[in-house]
Amino acid sequence: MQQQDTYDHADVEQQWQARWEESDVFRTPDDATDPSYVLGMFPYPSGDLHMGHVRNYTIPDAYARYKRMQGEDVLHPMGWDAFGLPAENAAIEREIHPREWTMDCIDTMRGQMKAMGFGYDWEREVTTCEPDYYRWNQWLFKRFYEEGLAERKGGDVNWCPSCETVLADEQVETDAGGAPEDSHGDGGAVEVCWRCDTPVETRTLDQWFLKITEYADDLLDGIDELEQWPESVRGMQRNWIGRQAGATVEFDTGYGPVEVFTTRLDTLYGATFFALAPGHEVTREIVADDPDLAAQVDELDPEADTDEKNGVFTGEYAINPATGEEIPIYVADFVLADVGTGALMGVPGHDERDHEFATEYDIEIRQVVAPESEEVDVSAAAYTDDGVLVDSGEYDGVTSAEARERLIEDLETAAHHTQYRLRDWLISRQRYWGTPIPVVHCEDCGPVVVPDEDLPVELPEFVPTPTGNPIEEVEEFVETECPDCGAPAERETDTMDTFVDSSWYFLRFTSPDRADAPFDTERANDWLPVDEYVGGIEHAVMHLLYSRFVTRAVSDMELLDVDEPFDHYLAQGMVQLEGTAMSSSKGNVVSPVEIMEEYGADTARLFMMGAARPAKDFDWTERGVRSSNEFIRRLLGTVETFADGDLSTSDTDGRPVDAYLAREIDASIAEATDGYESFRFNEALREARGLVSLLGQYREYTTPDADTFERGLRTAIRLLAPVVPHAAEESWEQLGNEGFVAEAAWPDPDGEIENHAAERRLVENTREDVRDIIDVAGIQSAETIEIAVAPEWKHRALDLAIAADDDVVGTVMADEELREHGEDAADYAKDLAASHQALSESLAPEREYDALHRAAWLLDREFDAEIVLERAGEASEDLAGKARPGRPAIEIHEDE
Ligand code: ANZ
Ligand code: ZN
Repeated sequence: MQQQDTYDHADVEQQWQARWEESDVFRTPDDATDPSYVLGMFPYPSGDLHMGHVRNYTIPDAYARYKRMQGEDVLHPMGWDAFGLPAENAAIEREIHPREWTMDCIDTMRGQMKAMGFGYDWEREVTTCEPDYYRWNQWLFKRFYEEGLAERKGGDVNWCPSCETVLADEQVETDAGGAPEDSHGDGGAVEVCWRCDTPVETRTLDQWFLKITEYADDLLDGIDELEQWPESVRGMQRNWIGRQAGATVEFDTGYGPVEVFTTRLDTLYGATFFALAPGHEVTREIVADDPDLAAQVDELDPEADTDEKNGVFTGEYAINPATGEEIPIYVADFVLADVGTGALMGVPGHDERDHEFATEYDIEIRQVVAPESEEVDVSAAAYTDDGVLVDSGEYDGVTSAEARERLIEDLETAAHHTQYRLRDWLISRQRYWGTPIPVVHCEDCGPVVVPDEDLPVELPEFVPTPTGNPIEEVEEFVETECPDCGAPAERETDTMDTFVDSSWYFLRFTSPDRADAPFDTERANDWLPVDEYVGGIEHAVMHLLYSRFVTRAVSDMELLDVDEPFDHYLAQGMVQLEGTAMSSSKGNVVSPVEIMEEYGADTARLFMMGAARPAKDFDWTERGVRSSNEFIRRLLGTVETFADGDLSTSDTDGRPVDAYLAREIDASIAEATDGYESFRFNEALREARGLVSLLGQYREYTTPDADTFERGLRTAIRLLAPVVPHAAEESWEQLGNEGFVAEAAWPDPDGEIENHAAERRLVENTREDVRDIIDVAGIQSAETIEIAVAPEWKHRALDLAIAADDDVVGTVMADEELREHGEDAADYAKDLAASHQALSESLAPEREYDALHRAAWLLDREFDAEIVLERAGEASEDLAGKARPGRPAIEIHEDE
């Protein structure tokens, strides 16, 4: 079609982007009456948008546009998670400032986002590497410090030798996949840096922590309320927090009593050895006078990436408080210093790790718990389930659960204890491109926080160093005075983990210009929680947990009334190429920029949103892209023809075909609205595209009624507008509408839309049946298609059958009116009984008739035959007798 050639996507898209900007279409008012906060996780400015970004941001953009058309006030902002190591490394490589590199990337990505047609309120843009943002990181750090939620402490920390910085536990992965499954850290997997996959080392350093563990219970219990989060993410967070109920109990040793943590106090009688972490205080005492032993302990490597469990016998013994027996004390690498108390009682009969260790070191394996019925042999493998106690003195015959409680009561040194896998959040980083931690170290006063009036502590100049933290090289920065006593002092040179920046940016968006506070409490209370949050599953633990923690903490500081930041979280699926996720390392990327140039943003958006539900992975295909593009061209072509008056229409409203169209328009609105509402965009789009193709069939079949055709077009355009915004604006304007479709009202159905699904099913089934008959009977050319709907009494029988409990035939035949139909009724009742479970309600007979009457043109169009539609009374007895509710009887008369 020649009209298609007039669609120049670049021209159309740029024009509308400019017009949106000129008219501030996406500006969000501060005072919202009907607030809706839609947010895609802000990106790290890495250079070019990749397909993952495009999907990540198209989803919320479409949803935000839909909500805006629904009349809600929508906050849909964008910003930049702009600090971080890649910028620093890129800057060193190019001998420029990380800021320069970052700002260049931001400019590029902002431009590409605009070209994608994302409707952001750019007035609210935040950039975390700007002092007017990061000063609030420093301010918040101080509030955390004042509340006792920020702390400097020493200890073993994860060190990435390649990134030359420490890492939080959440940023150490057991493989390339995700956060570690098991913080006990054995299992043979290598622990690697989340950013660069380099194996991490352990260093003992003084570092700053935010005390997320104080919120462990709140964060865990809060997960129950997050009903609109994916179950998998809720599970990952629960697992990461890892609350375990158990007990502590003391064992006497030559070095005084030593406490252990156990989840299985019921196995106490089976504790045949005692084990200490290499770093345990008592280990240090034991090895103090024994250099040989000290050397052996030094050999133990808790980070060893092997499955083996290694230990050293200390020559010392502990007293099992239940049996009074002496049991050997080992120092073992599988005992972790920061889990429980750093010491454990070894129960080889009932714990797998202990079993392995005991087998290796020839330690007694004793069964003290037995399953109710079968026999087990604990010398072969540990029996790890609960059961009934045996060989446990006075507790013999007691269940595990009860024994745990009674032992806590009976033993003086035993107590309930809950432990967590979650550790405090280590936020110090030994790198340049981050927020300076606002602290000064004074020899007399210790660490002193910088007074509020001296914030921000701005980053000093950038002195690239081949290794180490560049900030340490800047004397003017490091050398300062103690804010408390005025003595010469040194400024902290560590910067903050960039996850601090992203843990509250969604609050800043509500009042990005506040110069005296990180965010305006009232505004944040109005807008939060974020209604729809969309972003990658890789943040399921890190970013989402930190954000939940910070939100709860600032809420407890009375800066906010909201506990949970994100109401609904959607993790978008991956964009794949031939079944593999696109990634530059695999070299299978399709560049969004090239797609935009060749086909336009609307095509990319339509293909992506139509391909699958947002949480599902889908394959990028050239064919899919082309068909989306062709659809847009066809739509624009139709609109143009209609607008130019080149499409002949009439004023014949009132024909069944017009009524059919009217009803389908309403049905499409209902279905598509449902789709948008529940994030099934692909289904919404299928409706909208179906409507456009129906309009095409309509105009092919007959001279369309002008009003109906126009309403159909106007509806389809609006249903498509959230996803193909530029083509929708173009069409909207061509149809003579004033104003932007982005600001137009979402369409409402004209008539009642109840039962439209049943009507569609009826029509579809009928068409299917006609096809089958023609096929089976080998009919060459049908002259008339006679269709009879079922009589009233069959509908009545069906209703009774659906309501019947058991005796369908009895229930149906108990009805006086139905008995009048004698054998027919009895036969039909038997049929109904046979398919009792599968029966579903049907439309009333008159509605069936009306629906088929309106849809008759589709049959005519398809089979080119005269359609004779009859009520039960009008048809021959024979034909009417075959009709059933939802399944009219059909007879086809062939052309002689
Ligand atoms: C005795 C016992 C008997 C345990 C038994 C378990 C089963 P899980 O196993 O993941 O539930 N534990 C305690 N402190 C530890 C540390 N510092 N490093 C490594 N392991 C430690 O975690 C709870 C169990 O981990 C605890 O319960 C303890 O072994 C071990 F049939 O105590 B149990
Ligand atoms: Zn690293």
